[in-house]
This record gives sequence, structure tokens and C-alpha cells, in this order.
Amino acid sequence: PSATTTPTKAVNGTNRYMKITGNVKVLEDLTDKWDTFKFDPIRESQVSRAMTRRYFQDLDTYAESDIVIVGAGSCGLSTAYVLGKARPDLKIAIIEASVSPGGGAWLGGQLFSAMVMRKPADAFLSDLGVPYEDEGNYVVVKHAALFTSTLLSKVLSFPNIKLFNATAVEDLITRPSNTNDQKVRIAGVVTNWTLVTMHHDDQSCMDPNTINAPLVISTTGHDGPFGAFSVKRLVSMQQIDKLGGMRGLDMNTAEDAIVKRTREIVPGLIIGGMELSEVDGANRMGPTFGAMALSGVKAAEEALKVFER
Ligand code: AHZ
Repeated sequence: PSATTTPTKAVNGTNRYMKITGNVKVLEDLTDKWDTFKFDPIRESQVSRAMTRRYFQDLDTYAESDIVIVGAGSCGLSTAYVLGKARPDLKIAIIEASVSPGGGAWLGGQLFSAMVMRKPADAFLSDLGVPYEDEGNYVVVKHAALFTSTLLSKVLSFPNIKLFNATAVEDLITRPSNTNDQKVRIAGVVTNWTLVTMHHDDQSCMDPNTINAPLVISTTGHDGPFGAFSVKRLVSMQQIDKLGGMRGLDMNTAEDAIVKRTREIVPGLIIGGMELSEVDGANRMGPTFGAMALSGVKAAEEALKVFER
């Protein structure tokens, strides 16, 4: 159903809600009826079933996905946004280890709230519809959370994208490559509830779940308890020799390098965002986020090429 909202003013001290017209319930004057107010009745099992039925249906649907994005930070979400817009026909699962998607982008840097993006990443903000102040070579979003929440809301609105949060990727699914040289291609991910993943050392083995997909895009950030997950695994399974190790901070060098180097590292696995810095030994950029958005755009373009092959 379509609905239009019109702000209404407080009338005689009554706090009126937004008026919603169209063929949906009208909220106007709700506050005038608090004395007789009552929700429609519900049975607790209906709540449980409403959630679990959908979740298990999603697990079933996305067990075979077209693309899995690992990590819902600024790069992973930017990737999902571009892919969701470009290819509504593809099934895209996003796996995020944290309860809260968004990665490091909820604040601009340290505990300061504004977010800086260097041009030309302002084009991404304009596409998203996030307002910013133009400062010449760079733009500033008044609160990083405005960027992250807008991006998140658009990504979650795509019917072909499902976010599984509180779920960690624990391993990669591999298949022998066609080259017969111990090389593999990536064919999906192995997942577990993050709380389980964190307790493999003190609980008996809890076997994981799997998602098959011809393409995985990993954007798990730089090294940390969960970060740089896929590239560390590529080393331990001898698909790349060693990691370059993220270098010190140099905003100019780092942002260009991350966008340029966003690519398919081994067949079936594209790496984007700060995870790349660990592969190539790129510098870090600190709190400027243009490269994360544009690495996401490039990762999406690389993915689209795979589906055109
Ligand atoms: O929880 C992680 C975060 O939300 C998630 N993640 C990591 N490992 C995972 C795993 N399974 C599932 N095994 C996993 N999820 O990945 C997300 C990474 O987000 P991020 O914001 O850390 O990375 P990004 O590359 O999107 O953005 C980096 C932002 C940075 S770091 C930095 C610096 O240090 O200089 N500068 C910028 C702009």
C-alpha cells in the first residue's frame, strides 16, 4: 500500500502524530485516545512463529546464493547497495559477525561523529541521498550514522538481499580449480552463530552451517579478532603465499590504493575495503571513508563482470 506522510503541528498541547493518508491506517489523533487505547491481541507463539518461520525460510532460500558478502561494514554495505540496484535477479546473502551491522562507520573517527569523504566519493552520497557539506576537495556528512543508517535501510529494503547478522563466516568452501596445480576456487562460505564461533575453545564442537555461492565478496576489515578473515584463510590454505601486512597511515596513498586494488584475488573471491590492505601491504587511511564506498562500487562491478562471463 502506498502512503504519504504530512507533518501536523501540535494542537492545543496535544502531541499529534504524523497524518498518514492512502490505504493504510491513519495515525492522526492517536494520542487523543490513550484512555481507550488497546493493541490487537496476540498469542506468544504467533510472535515466535512469525520470526522463526521467516528466518528458516531465508536459511533455506539463501543456502544456494548467487553472491555472499562477508562483513557489513561501510565497504560491504556499499557493495550490496550497488549490486542490489543493478541485479534484482541475484540472490545476495550478507553475513555479519556482529549483532549490529555497519562495522567501523557508525562514527567518523575516534568518538567524533561527523564523517569525511574525499571527492569523488561525494557521487556515492548523492546517489544514496545523504546530505553533506561541500568543503572543496572533500565533503562532510553531519553524522556518520546518517550515512550508515541510510545505506543500511536501502540495502535491507532490496527484496533480493538478506542480512544474517550475529553470524560469523568460519571458513570458505572450496573446489579444485581447473588448473590442476593445488589451486582452488571459492564456492561459498561456512557459517556459525558468532556466539558459538567465540566458544569453540571451551565448548564441544558445534558443527557449522554452509552457503553455496559461485562468488564470495569479502570485506571483513583489517586484522583483528574477526578482521581480514578471508585473506588469512587464503594463506593458511596455501592459496596466497603471505600477507603484506597493513602499513602505517597515509590518507592520500591508502585511499587510492584500496580502490585500485579491489579485485578477484582467487577465483570466486573478490576482496574489498580494508581487508585488502592486509593482502597488499597497503597503508591505512584512518577516518576518511570515500575509499570504502568506492571500493564497494568497484567490488560490485567486478562481481557483475563475473556474472557476465
Ligand atoms: O564485524 C565485522 C565488521 O562489521 C565483519 N566481519 C569481520 N570478520 C567477519 C567474519 N564473518 C562475518 N569472519 C565479519 N563478518 O566485517 C565488518 C568489517 O567492517 P569494517 O568497517 O571493519 O571494514 P571496512 O573495510 O568496511 O571499513 C574499514 C573502515 C576503516 S578502518 C580504517 C583504518 O584503520 O585506518 N579506516 C577506515 C575508513
